[in-house]
Amino acid sequence: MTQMHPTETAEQHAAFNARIARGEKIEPGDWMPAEYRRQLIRMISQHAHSEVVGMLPEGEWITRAPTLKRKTILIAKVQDEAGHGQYLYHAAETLGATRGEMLDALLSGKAKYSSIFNYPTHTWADVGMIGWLVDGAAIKNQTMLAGCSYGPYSRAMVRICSEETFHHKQGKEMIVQYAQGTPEQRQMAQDALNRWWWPALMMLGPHDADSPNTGALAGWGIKLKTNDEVRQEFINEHAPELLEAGLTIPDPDLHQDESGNWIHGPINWDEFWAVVKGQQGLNKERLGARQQAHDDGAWVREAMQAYAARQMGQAAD
Ligand code: BYC
Repeated sequence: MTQMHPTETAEQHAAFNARIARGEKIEPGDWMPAEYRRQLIRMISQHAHSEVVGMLPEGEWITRAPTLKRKTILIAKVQDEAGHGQYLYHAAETLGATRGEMLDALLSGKAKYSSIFNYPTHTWADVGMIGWLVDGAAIKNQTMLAGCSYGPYSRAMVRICSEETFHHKQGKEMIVQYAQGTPEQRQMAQDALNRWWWPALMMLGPHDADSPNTGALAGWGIKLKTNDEVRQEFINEHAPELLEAGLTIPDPDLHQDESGNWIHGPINWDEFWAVVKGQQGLNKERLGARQQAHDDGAWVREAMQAYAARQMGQAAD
């Protein structure tokens, strides 16, 4: 049973649900329940914030990349994340959210962004591990969202996933190379895996029993899989590949069951919530960096507004 706004009727909901059941895409001008709109704005804007904040942990390494090849790949990757933020802010704008409101919500700490970006990057191997695991987890989630019922979000996901696939491949290629390299390189890759394995599992959201939004989102065809289903897909793909690379997954309970699924040990959800709430990790630093970028960009916004006003004046003349 989905939430109904006082101005909405059961007939409107029934017609909307029938469109979802037929697999139709909902487009910006179409009638939609207020709660569908609210949920999408919440999720898409948080996703946009994650892409933009997600530039910070890797961006720190652009000046320290070990070779020109790795540096150009990393610059392209970080630039892609900025583009993903743009597509997603635009998708949220089609639902009536303004850029100003969304940025205020991020900078004031009201809006969430992915927990994963509150973890620090200690060595260059963290950049590779983010590509392999974080982008790998993101692709699993976003391939599912590419099939979601809201047209602009679904189309943004198709483009984003193709770029994320490149991010994933470069991360894997880098870590596999280090895992076969010198003892120091192998250790660096292993330490990075020890740091990023559990946060990557947490990034896909709380267990289904503790996920208050999944019911409504699944009912409206926004989430086509639950958090635990996506997490299982991620582990099933990545666990064998990490083991094949010669790395040790930091979970003594990890095992494959009779159906072939890789089963993980208990996840530390206290850590997850502490990181989400900014009580642990780099939330203060990440928001500080975004605030600084916002302040530094004030002159660009002012110049664009002045230019737009002049164009409008010329058009009126
Ligand atoms: N971190 O009911 P639930 C990338 C919150 S970036 C923080 O399961 P839902 C990349 C959740 O918001 C890719 N908070 O929520 C970029 C909710 O709180 P609210 C990022 C989290 O929405 C740069 C509460 O927990 N991807 O790839 O059904 C460099 C209960 O959860 C997290 C997206 O954003 C978390 N990890 O499912 C490299 C994908 N997880 O809002 C790479 C879009 C949960 O009710 N988002 N929460 O106060 C989604 O698919 C879904 O929102 C989630 C959560 C699966 C994340």
